[in-house]
Amino acid sequence: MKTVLTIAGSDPSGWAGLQADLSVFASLGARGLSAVAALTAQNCLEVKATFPVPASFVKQQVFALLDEFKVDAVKIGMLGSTSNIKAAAEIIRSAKLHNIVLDPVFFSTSGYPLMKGTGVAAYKALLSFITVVTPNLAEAQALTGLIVNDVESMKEAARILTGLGAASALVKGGHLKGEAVDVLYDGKAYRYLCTKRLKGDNKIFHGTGCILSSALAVGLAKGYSTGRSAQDAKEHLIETLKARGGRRQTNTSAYFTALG
Ligand code: PXL
Repeated sequence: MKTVLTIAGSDPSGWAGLQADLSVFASLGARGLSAVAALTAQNCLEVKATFPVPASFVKQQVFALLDEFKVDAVKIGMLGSTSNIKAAAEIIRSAKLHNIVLDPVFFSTSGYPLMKGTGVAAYKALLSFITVVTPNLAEAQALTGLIVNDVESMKEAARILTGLGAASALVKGGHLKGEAVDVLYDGKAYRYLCTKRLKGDNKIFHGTGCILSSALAVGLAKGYSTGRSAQDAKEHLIETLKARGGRRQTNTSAYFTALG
């Protein structure tokens, strides 16, 4: 069985954060480990407060796990502070970890800030350790300084993110107007990952970024390519959202497509 570590924030509601990550790992047949980088007080509708864990204690949690386990992939989610972003880079470098998925979390779906400070410079420095970075439009915009609101600007953002050192970038288009397209770039070629949109109460989409990045990490842990892992992760996300009550459309499977 492969082992996947999440370094992320706690979401007591269970649908986002490390609780969601661990349930993804379990349902995809991986052993899940977790290190808590931040606490939050929230429900599915609203974040009330956040409390970053001190960087030294984040490191202590991870190094205790690494004393016992061989880790096949890592998912990094909400870190909550610039010092925790720096700690993540130190951990990866010193433990020589690989297959790292970074979901750069700045805000909750409801718009509540989940980072103390901007974190942008520290995230940029972390990118050279990252296998796949998975920003949504707002996060891609924060990291690149571009206005990211269509497929062309998503492509440009993905190019900048790989230029900063990430092996691949998956820029997620869930917040695009019209069809949702995710852009995957590996420094050489662009691929466009599509699905039909699911409809449903806003609440069911809480934690979608966490689910996608965790499932992607499991794919990498199993030795699959980034493209295959991204496609499988999106399929898994769709199944999870349907189970939460997302309304089915005729064909909701994930597929790579060519764009004009
Ligand atoms: O989906 C971003 C996210 C990540 N991590 C935690 C969260 C959220 C959104 O609310 O609570 C802990």
